[in-house]
Parts: sequence; C-alpha cells; structure tokens
Amino acid sequence: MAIERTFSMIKPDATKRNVTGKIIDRLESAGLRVVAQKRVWMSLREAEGFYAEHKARPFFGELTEFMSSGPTIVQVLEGENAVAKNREIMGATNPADADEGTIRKDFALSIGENSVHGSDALETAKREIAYWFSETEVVG
Ligand code: RTP
Ligand code: MG
Repeated sequence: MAIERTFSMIKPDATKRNVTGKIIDRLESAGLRVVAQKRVWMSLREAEGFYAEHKARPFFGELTEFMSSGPTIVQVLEGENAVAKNREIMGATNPADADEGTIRKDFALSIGENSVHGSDALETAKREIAYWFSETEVVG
C-alpha cells in the first residue's frame, strides 16, 4: 500500500464545541500522522474558492456561510492509503447514515454541521493541500 497525503479539515461546529483534540485522536489512532496543521478562520471568499466544485449545488450558500462562521483546523494527514482511510474513519456525510465508531457518527450535528472534511481522491488532495499550505509548511 502506498504512503499518501490527504487534506483534512475540522469544521466550525467542532471547534465551537472544543472537541478538536478528540477528533485528532481518532485520526492518530487510525495510523494517520498530522504533517501540517493550522487554525484558520476563513473568509466567505476563501470558502467559495475551496468549495468551487459545489457552486451549482443548492447547499452552496449554506455550506460556505457555515465554513466561514468560525475557526477551522486545516491539516495534512500522511499514512498508508491515507485518502481512503480518512474517508472511512470520517463516516458518511450525513451522520444519520454514518457507521458506528466513525467521527461523524460520534460528533456531527447534521449533514451541514458534520465536523470534518476529507479529500475524496488523491488528485483532490493535492489541490486542497496546495489551497491551504505552502510546501515548506508540510513537514513529514
Ligand atoms: P466533505 O467534502 O466535507 O469531506 O464531505 P463529503 O465529501 O462527504 O460531502 P460533499 O458531497 O463533498 O459535500 C460537501 C459538504 O457540503 C455539505 N452538504 N450539505 N445540506 C445538504 O444537503 C448538504 N449536502 C452536503 C456537507 O457539510 C458536506 O460535508
Ligand atoms: Mg467532498
């Protein structure tokens, strides 16, 4: 299995409830290493740029307003099969559909306020990492 890097974000609903450490513990316990991390209160413009692929979706306004409503933790995670592994431990987008033991099952409040983001493919991960981090900020 290949060592990959993926982009992860702890969303404003989780920073607001002070559970970022508990979420990071889930990532590390699954064997993912945090190789870059910072706390960011993104602007609406930054959220719109990050989620540009969803521009035509009905939830785009709600999503970008929520993501710019408070601080987030943006991260680069490294490990074996990191993209798929992170998606697996995050659980389904809607916490009502998420498996037992996943982050969203245990922390998410709703489909919108769902505590975490994770890249959905290796190519997406490269783009998302580059959106938030310079090369020198990622220290493996
Ligand atoms: P993410 O990108 O945040 O890791 O989540 P995902 O792949 O599981 O979900 P995606 O389809 O990419 O949607 C991005 C985020 O938009 C919000 N959303 N709201 N109200 C709704 O119907 C709805 N659908 C999606 C969620 O916060 C989702 O994580
Ligand atoms: Mg997505």
